[in-house]
Amino acid sequence: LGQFEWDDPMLLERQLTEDERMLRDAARQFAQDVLQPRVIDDYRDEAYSPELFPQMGEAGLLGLTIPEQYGGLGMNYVTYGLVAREVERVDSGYRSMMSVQSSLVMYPIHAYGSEEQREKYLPKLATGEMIGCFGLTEPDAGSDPGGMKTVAKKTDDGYVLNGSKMWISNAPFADVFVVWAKSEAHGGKIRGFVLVKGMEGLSAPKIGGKLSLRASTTGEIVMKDVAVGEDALLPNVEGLKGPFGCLNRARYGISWGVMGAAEFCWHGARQYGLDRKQFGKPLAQTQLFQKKLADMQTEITLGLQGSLRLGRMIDDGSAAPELISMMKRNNCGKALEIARMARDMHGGNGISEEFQVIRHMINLETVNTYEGTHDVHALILGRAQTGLQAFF
Ligand code: TGC
Ligand code: FAD
Repeated sequence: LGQFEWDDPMLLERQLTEDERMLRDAARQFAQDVLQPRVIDDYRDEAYSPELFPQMGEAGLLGLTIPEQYGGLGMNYVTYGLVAREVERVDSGYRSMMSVQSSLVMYPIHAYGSEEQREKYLPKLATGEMIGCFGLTEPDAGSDPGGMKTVAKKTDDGYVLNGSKMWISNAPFADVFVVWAKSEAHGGKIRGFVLVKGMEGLSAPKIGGKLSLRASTTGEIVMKDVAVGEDALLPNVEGLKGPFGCLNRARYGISWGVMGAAEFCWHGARQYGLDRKQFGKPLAQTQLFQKKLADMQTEITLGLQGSLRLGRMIDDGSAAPELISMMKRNNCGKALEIARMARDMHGGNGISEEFQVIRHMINLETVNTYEGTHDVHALILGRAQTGLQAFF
């Protein structure tokens, strides 16, 4: 029998290729050298940080599954997941900035866009010279995006868009807006449009007062008679499967990312328990503390292994969206529980910004909600096994 590695019990490391490990290591170095030193201030100050995009671009973190001819790295989805884990080990907000750009903006332009749209936007999004956002959610349409009110009316040479989007990551500093609207010219079907900053009638006010995901900037998108040409329409997709195709990739990345946040909390709690003595012995020498560490270790090990398997299935084309729901739901829920436990195990220090576990805990409340809430993913899985939809 082999040797037990407490921090990698299933030997995940050995299941990766050399290229996967290399990019993962580069992402870890970027996350620890560039993001970690600023995160406590960024979170406290609700920082506005567009300058991070060119830095992420330079480190190769943006659009890394996009082919090289458009500025990407042509890497697989396992690598994308490993990178998300490293960035979210520092903060879910930074991972959000990155995954919106890669999965929700570059992916749809590449998968559904015209050749002109690909060439116009993808290389600049890959370097971070342009920042993108994705507008699906509306004030009255969150879990039920099919209920959206944003409309696109046909004009002689294009469309006019009206409506508003809510809770949009990156929107206040975005140059490129991938927006979903019901198009009258297409029988009311949902279509994607690429809008750009500066268009008349387009604005993106910041949402203030967020107590979670404070290192990521979130806004609205307001569209008042925004006139665009035919070239703004994403020509190659129609219906909700357009935005959901993007969400599949982002949700998968989140399943890895939250495990990075959970690992940070687990390792922090373990070290704290080894260092701090109460009742004459280290906290880590108590049964309750060890039980909690064992639970964290088990859930993280299983979650990471599940995400790796899912990544391999995405890469070989065999993953179904329902499996992505399973891993997004499971890993977010488990990461949130782990972060709450780690907060508790740090005692009073657990509420201090210095120890960072409470920041992860509060961030994970958002991650458990966005990209489909924990309960909505349960309903997707319930429908898949009973054939009965319980949404309405
Ligand atoms: P339903 O009838 O189930 O499906 C409508 C059409 O869509 C297709 N479809 C999918 N296609 C690909 N992948 C998927 N995962 C798909 N899910 C559905 C489906 O085949 C059908 O196609 P067609 O051709 O037959 O029309 O639709 P429904 O309206 O009943 O949907 C219900 C539900 C709950 C599944 C869905 O609406 C849902 O997932 N709601 C959650 C909404 C959500 O996830 N919003 C995310 C907004 S973006 C975001 O949060 C970004 S945060 C980013 C960050 O900062 O990281
Ligand atoms: P609701 O849909 O109103 O849900 C409220 C509660 O009701 C939840 O607990 C939910 O599980 C439950 N519920 C809903 N329907 C049912 C049902 N049928 N049965 C049982 N329970 C149900 N969206 C974007 O488009 N782009 C972005 O970039 C983006 N970034 C975000 C960033 C942040 C910080 C946040 C907080 C959100 C972001 N979102 C974004 C929006 C996010 O996807 C939505 O908040 C999420 O989909 C939930 O929608 P909602 O907030 O309207 O909640």
